Amino acid sequence: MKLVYSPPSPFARKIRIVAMELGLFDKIELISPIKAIPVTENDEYARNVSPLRKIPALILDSGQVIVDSYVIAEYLDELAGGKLIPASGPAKWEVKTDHSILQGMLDALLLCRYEKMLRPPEFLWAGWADDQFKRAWDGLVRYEAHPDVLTRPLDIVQIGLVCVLGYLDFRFPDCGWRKAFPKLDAFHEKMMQRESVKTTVPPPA
Ligand SMILES: N[C@@H](CCC(=O)N[C@@H](CS)C(=O)NCC(=O)O)C(=O)O
Repeated sequence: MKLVYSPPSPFARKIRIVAMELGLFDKIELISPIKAIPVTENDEYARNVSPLRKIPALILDSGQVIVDSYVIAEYLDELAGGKLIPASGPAKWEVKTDHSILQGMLDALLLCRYEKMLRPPEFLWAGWADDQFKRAWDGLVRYEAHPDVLTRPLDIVQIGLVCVLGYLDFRFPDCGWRKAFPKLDAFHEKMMQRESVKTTVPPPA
């Protein structure tokens, strides 16, 4: 299978970590055929992979395409026998809900980034970007208040969370999350001891 990715993408980082933790990484070829960024034409990608023009995407050997890191993570987990997402019951829905929230936190941070990087200055709307950032920040408040999530055996929630924290370091280095959230800081330190997490840190901008 092929993973369409880019090194700075936090969503693609999540999939690389998942694949490494599940022992599937050597079955995946990494490719980065497009520059995934809004207001950039990628017609071939839109036609052949996803009309949303987002990465990551997983292209199976059969040619089937799986999009959205949330779905790709579930696909890989199923392939590996279900190690990162509980199979059923309340734990399954709790983990899936947290995974969704973490997706939304990354989406919100990416919107902030695009707002600052891409929008013409005359159209900037600081209140809108601040509101998006606050959604991600409030997500951190949620996980700081639930240390059980941070200490249980590795699952997709912890992987999603480490990708959010890594993206904050990468694109919002002055936001002060470590000082505001000491439990998340300790969690991040612990996660950084994993090869999968350490080797996928986004490269310096
Ligand atoms: N929900 C998607 C979000 C993926 C996403 O936003 N990826 C960014 C890169 S980090 C992207 O492709 N942006 C291009 C664009 O929005 O045009 C997922 O989880 O895979």
